[in-house]
Amino acid sequence: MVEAVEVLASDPRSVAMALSAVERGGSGAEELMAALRGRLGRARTVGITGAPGVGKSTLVEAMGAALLSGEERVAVLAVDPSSPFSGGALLGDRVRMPELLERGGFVRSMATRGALGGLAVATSDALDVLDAAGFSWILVETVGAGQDEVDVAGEVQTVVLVTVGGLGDDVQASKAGVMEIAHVFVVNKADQSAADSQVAAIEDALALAAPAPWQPPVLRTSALIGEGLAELLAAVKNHQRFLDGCDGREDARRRRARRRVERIVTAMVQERLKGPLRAAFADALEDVARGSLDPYGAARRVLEAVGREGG
Ligand SMILES: Nc1nc2c(ncn2[C@@H]2O[C@H](COP(=O)(O)OP(=O)(O)OP(=O)(O)O)[C@@H](O)[C@H]2O)c(=O)[nH]1
Ligand SMILES: [Mg+2]
Repeated sequence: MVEAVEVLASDPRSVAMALSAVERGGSGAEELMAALRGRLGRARTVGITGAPGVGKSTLVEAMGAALLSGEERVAVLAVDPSSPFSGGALLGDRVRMPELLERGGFVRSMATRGALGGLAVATSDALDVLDAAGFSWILVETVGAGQDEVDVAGEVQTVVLVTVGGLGDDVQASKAGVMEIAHVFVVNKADQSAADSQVAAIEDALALAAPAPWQPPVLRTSALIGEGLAELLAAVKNHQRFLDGCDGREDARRRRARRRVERIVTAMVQERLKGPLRAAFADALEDVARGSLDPYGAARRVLEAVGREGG
């Protein structure tokens, strides 16, 4: 086990293999997580999320390259809830980041292949793999919208929400869930769109939120020409410093542990109901449908069966 972790730290191919194991899920992922336990917690993790095409990849590559010019090791993980493919042509095209690769960054795209608990669990496991492999910064690009995106974004320490001006209110609304968890707001493509009104709209929305110790900055960038990138990087580092103080990092660690275990418990129960306990579950449902058992009683009976069946 110890050797496995040391190999992970020194060999990019073993990192790639470990990420594939995590993506597949199952016993391979479980064994890996058990081996990494106690060797984690050094990496700084940043999520870059937003609607398709707003410039996430361009920003991630530029941020990654800037971080690499220091003494840091940088990994980029592109997570795509909408795609059943992984590491293949589709995602490969989306995350080609030549400059980052040239400078020694690690880039990998990932989708879930039916891993237990779905993409959020797989992403969390992948973050642990990259953390154990010694990357000091892990940038996670999430594409798509909806609950998956919010779940995945919630796995990182610092969430950057990227928007562009002029897309209208529907975009804002669809991002409501992410807006609540974002720590830094970016209005990209400021060179070609109405950034000012978008900045104002976000600031208005933020003004309605309850006062919190961290005040999310709203920045404008033109990722293509590198404008505003220094400010974005400074804002991310600032949020990381904020976490370092005031027990923020410890809190985030606890919250992540809770969400992660809750997800796995839920997924494990569901797996058993579809597998070994299928018949017992069907019986309980039938009893409720016939009126011979109430739904709470049925749920208790099912949970007891899960307990007896164990892991
Ligand atoms: N004008 C302008 N174009 C930009 C800017 N940032 C990115 N783009 C362009 O916008 C397009 C999409 O950029 P990406 O970085 O691929 O966007 P993305 O959000 O990663 O896209 P998906 O991963 O497909 O959701 C590309 O053609 C970029 O060159 C910017 O600041 N200004
Ligand atoms: Mg992209």
